[in-house]
Amino acid sequence: MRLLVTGGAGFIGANFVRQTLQTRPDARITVLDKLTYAGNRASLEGLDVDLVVGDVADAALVDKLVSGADTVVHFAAESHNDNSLHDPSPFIQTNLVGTFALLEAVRKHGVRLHHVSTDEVYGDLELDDPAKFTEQTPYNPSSPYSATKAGSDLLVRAWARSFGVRATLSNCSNNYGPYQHIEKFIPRQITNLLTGRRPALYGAGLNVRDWIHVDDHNTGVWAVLDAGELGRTYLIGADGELDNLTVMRMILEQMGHGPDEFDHVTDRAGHDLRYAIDAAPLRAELGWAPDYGDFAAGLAATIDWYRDNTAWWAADKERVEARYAEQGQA
Ligand code: NAD
Ligand code: TDX
Repeated sequence: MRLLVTGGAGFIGANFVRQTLQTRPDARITVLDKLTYAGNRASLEGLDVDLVVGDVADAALVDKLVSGADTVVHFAAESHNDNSLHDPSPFIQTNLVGTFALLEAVRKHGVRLHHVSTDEVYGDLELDDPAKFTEQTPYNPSSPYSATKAGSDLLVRAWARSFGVRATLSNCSNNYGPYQHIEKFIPRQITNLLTGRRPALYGAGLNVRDWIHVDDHNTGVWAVLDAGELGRTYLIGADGELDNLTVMRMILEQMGHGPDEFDHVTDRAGHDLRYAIDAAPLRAELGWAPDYGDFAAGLAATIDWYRDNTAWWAADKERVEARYAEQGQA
């Protein structure tokens, strides 16, 4: 199988490449990645992959790479909500124009596409609402990031229906694990503690996220690639709902700090209250199940990874925290 993985030098993409090399020895992988601030060549170090540094919105380059592939797995995106609130333009370009370029290429060459998306396209749920997101939940994105992801999903659905593009989609909840950029919640707090900074909680920290280990997300993507129905959307989640304050206190405790050794900082504008995924169809129809049932254990392994891999993140820490400080979020 000749796989083209866009965004394969990012958090989830790099973990996908690692998992695939271990579980699919016949896969030959090309990564297309622009190596933005979020992409890191070191995440692919020592792996048997071809890395092409380029833009998913570069139609000529994408056409050439797609013509040599059997399957495309599309992770490339601008992925951070906070950044999208300060400058939405790269989100429009990469998430919308980039997905369009990819769709035109897979349409022309008849190549199978899997589009990786987020539960944030559905907006948010009330804290006391027993409901979870399903494939039928109407789209209602809140941020420029989630609006561009929603738009990219709709483009994929339209290309599947109108042009017969062989595509599937998956919408996953919040991932955690190794190689996640330190701008994101969990690695930011871990690396704050490792560098003698105080962790930063937005607002009261009551917002709920549905955490899933990145390897479980990626086995879900493979389940859809292997047996998913073309044109369909699958929700990927592992029943991992926790509020941010609880996660913060777990990090503090596991790293030997007191429960209140953090700061409350300016809340995110338009901050989604709660995400929760109903992954019943993925489990029942495709036989998928998560391997990481214990969030505390997965978190401990993630903390160890950041402690053991300082070289992977340290050079970026100052810049990331300076940016948060400008925004009143440090
Ligand atoms: P990330 O920001 O860590 O990685 C994104 C990668 O895409 C980086 O390597 C970056 O260099 C690359 N990229 C950005 N713009 C590009 C462009 N124009 N051309 C080529 N490459 C480009 O993001 P992530 O957390 O790994 O997310 C990957 C995908 O999964 C995204 O589509 C995101 O929406 C989706 N997703 C993420 C989560 C999560 O919790 N992180 C949850 C659900 C879905
Ligand atoms: O310093 C922080 N303090 C804090 O309280 C940061 C960075 C975040 N938060 C809060 C905001 C959110 O409620 O923690 C929660 C998680 O924040 P992020 O890590 O920024 O993730 P989120 O906005 O939920 O989006 C993530 O999951 C869905 C990914 O970044 C997206 O790419 C994915 O689509």
